[in-house]
Amino acid sequence: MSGRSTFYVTTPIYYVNDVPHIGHAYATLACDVMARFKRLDGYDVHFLTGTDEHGEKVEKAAEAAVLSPQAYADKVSQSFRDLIGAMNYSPDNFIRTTEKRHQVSCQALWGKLVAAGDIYLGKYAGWYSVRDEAFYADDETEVGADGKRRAGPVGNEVEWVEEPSYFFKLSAWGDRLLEFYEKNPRFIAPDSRRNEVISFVKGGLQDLSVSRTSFSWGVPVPGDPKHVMYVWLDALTNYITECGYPDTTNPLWRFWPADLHVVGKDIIRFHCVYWPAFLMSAGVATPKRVFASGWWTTEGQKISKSLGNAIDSAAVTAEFGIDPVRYFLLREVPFGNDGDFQRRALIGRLNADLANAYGNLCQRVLSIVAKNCGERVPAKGTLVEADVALLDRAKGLLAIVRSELDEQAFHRALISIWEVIADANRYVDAQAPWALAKTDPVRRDTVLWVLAETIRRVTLLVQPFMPDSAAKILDQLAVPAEGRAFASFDRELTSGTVLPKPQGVFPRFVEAKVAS
Ligand code: ME8
Repeated sequence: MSGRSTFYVTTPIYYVNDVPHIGHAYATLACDVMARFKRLDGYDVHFLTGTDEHGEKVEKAAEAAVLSPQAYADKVSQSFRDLIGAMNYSPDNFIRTTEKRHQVSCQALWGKLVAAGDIYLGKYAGWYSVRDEAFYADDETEVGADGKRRAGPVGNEVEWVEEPSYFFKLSAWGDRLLEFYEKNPRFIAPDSRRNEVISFVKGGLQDLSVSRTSFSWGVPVPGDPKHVMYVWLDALTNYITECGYPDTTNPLWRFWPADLHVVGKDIIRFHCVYWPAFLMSAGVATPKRVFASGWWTTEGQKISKSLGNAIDSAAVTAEFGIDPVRYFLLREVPFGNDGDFQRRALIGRLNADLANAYGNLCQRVLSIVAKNCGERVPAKGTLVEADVALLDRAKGLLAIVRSELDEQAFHRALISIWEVIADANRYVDAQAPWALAKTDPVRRDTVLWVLAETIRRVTLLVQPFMPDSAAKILDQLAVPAEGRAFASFDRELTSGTVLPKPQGVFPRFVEAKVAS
């Protein structure tokens, strides 16, 4: 074992009832950036994503597709796995809840809940939404103008369910949960979600139905196989299955408790109320943090299968490139807020921030270096105040980005990096290295060295966000592979190092004219 600090980050596991869209791509992207950043920062990282394959919703979707649930799950799960390449994610594993090891883990957890006296057999009579795979109290539902009952005014339809069911004594966990939130102020983020969860728990908790008998596509309840476990108990357990649960001697157990579960805002109750209660009951450590991301609409509309407006990440990255899409998603909207995916806004950012600001800086500097400095890292002469000011800003970025990412403030991390890019562009204009070529070549070289060194630092920090583009720029600066982790952040460029030929990395996007 490495002795390094561990960092375990997880995405929601995606239901296989639907093919992936940009909304799904988003949570995994946030986790990918966290995982890449922490790896570069020296952590022993484990990054998990996967698919949630049991439950009534999936069973019904399989029926509609005239496939067995397993064949259906195999097919759709693959489309989520394909996102890994389409978005350049770097997960350490992809879990499926239909794996045998997961069944073992769920049944072991169930046994602990039983042993703790927190499970009893009863009968569920109440509302259930198959789309949400969630139970609702009477006062959480309302009947719309169309006569259909929904979970809230814009929620999904609910149906009346009456069946024998095992219950988890959630009602007994309210005070312990409130104490847990109090002692762990970082557990739920952003703050608005924390308040939402606390007021839900303060409102009083009811016991939770944790098994179903009206269908069979799930993990059998130990000792009573007419029941399958409630899909959320099954799904949440994936996070510990991965670490080997119940075998805590598994080497991956070192990653538990998770440092960060990224989830959508719609599933915060499951992760921040049910999950810690299950774990505390079973005597398993609770995760350190749950961050709820907002939802994307597209051109102002809800993303929905029926509207046919789901943005397919493969199509969008094929047109704009993977890195620009990754940048846009994390820069456009503060993580935690809702966002609207607009083509115009994407093109705007791509041209302004990537092509004009960052791309142009690299291109200008590297092409002057190639022409004037014998295709080598220029000589660093005596530094003047303006040089030190720019270099200091670039040096300060690592601490800033680190602390922004510890809060999942991706957009603020990017804003800070781009401020230094803007400073560097102003410095190029002010120092005008092209004009120094004749008057003061020594000063010119120093200016170019300062710029190349600033680009190196900025680009090391761009790596988690835009891995391929950053790699190309670092190649052009001849930064060796072992010089790309943050341990080498202060290892300055060595004058005289031979540089490869510069190439543009962020082309401008020009919208093709539609023939009228
Ligand atoms: O909820 N914008 O799965 P799921 C942003 N299996 N995020 C979106 C989105 C959008 N338009 N649409 C969906 C489940 N999401 C469970 C999770 S975890 C133990 C089990 C997000 O496939 C949504 O908020 O319905 C959720 O976090 C994730 O996609 C998976 O949704």
